[in-house]
Amino acid sequence: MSSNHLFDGLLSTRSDDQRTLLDVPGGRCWSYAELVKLSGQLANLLQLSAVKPGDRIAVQVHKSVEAIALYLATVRAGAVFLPLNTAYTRAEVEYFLDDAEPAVFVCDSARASEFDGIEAQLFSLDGDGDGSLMQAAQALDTEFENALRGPEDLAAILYTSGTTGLSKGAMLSHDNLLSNALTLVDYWQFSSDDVLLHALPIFHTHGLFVATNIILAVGGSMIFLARFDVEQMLAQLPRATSLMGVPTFYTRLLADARFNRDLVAHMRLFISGSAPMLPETHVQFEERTGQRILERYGMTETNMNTSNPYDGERRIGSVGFPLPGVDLKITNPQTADEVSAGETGMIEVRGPNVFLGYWRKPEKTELELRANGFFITGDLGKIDADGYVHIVGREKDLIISGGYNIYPKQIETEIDLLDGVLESAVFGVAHADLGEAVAAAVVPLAGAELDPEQMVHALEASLAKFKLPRKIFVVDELPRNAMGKVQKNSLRARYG
Ligand code: MCA
Ligand code: AMP
Repeated sequence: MSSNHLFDGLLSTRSDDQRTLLDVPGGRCWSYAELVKLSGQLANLLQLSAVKPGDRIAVQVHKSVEAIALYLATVRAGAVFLPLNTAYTRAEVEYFLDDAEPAVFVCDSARASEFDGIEAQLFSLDGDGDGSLMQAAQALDTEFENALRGPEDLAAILYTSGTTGLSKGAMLSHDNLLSNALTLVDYWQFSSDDVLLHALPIFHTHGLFVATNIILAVGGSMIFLARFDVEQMLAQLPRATSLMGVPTFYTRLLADARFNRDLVAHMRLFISGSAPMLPETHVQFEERTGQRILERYGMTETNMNTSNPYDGERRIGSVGFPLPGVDLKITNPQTADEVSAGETGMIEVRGPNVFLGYWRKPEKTELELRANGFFITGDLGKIDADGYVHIVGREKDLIISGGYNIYPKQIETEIDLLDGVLESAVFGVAHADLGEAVAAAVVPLAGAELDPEQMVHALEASLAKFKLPRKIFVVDELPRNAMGKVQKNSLRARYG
């Protein structure tokens, strides 16, 4: 009988495995056995810190081997992993801490003083593994008896703004994560020979669950880069078999002439997701390398939903087929009825991948997760005659910049608080590097003078840097329709 559903599914047979799990360029290689031991020490520390099954462990740290061990330790202790973007400001983090009430919060030691006096027990963990967390853990036993956790128990909470704009914690169960990882191992034909070049952040589904869980489940290894950097990528690609990235990874690689067919001839698989990939990027990539990127579609609330096939046509402009076990339908957003074949509507998905609901927000859960199990994604799409799913737009008011989701509402709220501002509208504009970038149209109060540069500076206190508008247009009024709703399409058309 399984005692800890996710840990057993990923790692139960690897406690003594001496093969490499993480290869850190400039650092060293870490075996499976070492990671399991490290996670045992950290799980013991969590238990000593009075962490009980179901408690949240909030983590805002740089990418490191120890951070992966902390994720595994949290799962082993039966607690709930809650990773946060390192770019979030103190004010942003405070919201998550208030909402999730974690028992433990782990942050970089350079920022620890910002969180003095918080309710949670505070530890620090730096990108090089230093900090109070590892100091406290290193003397502890490496053996740990995992907490009993079943498939439906909570393993992680990832905050997302969903379809509305208010940050909500998506509750992911042990089986949401495990079942999706196992499905993807098969679908993408991962094996223990795979070496995944890992350059994604580990505070999102893409880098933490899709990439890491797949490799753990299959017994492969990862070249573990702290962040995406073209030089490092070019240096490490010859040693890798597979890469997962956001479209920006691929456009940046293509912008370098050293990224060529010879460099990647041995590569088995390039995967892209988190944001739409432009057809021209697909075409350029294929011209340059002779290989076609496999595009897939997922969400924080659902893990991965669809994917282009491993064998068979990877159709450009499409996100492929629903994964095995995933039901996908296209509905009329007004009536919820399925649309006719080939028509565009709301993408809804159901399956073992779909989350349990939003943390402490049953009313939000009810709006987006139907009683019959279908989740309303907020993405608009259609299914073509061959069954390929195409995402054609978003109903949710979302900007995806370099794979990060940005909700205009939060930025508008902060802009509207600035001196001299009457109102604002934030929208996405096409950006060659990031796919989309944030722009804002701002109406001043009568007689007020607004300086865009000063406004951005003032916003830095409350908003993570990646959310700051790259361009602010001071306008006399916002375009509105007859209902008084701001017409972001017309702002995009005008200022895009
Ligand atoms: C950094 N900056 C950004 C972004 N990243 N601005 C807008 N959008 C961004 N994505 C800002 C920084 O604040 C900084 O500002 C400047 O740009 C350069 O920062 P730097 O750290 O050097 O940027 P970078 O290292 O070049 O990062 C760009 C990146 C990175 C490689 C595209 O953002 C990235 O790794 N993105 C992946 C995100 C991801 O994993 N998404 C998955 C979530 P300043 O110069 O003012 O200091 S979605 C998901 O998980 C779902 C389930 C799915 O389907 O996968
Ligand atoms: P998040 O809520 O951060 O997990 O972001 C999920 C959203 O990213 C989805 O709802 C889509 O809008 C978008 N997304 C993910 N993968 C793709 C893709 N391959 N093509 C287009 N959009 C995507």
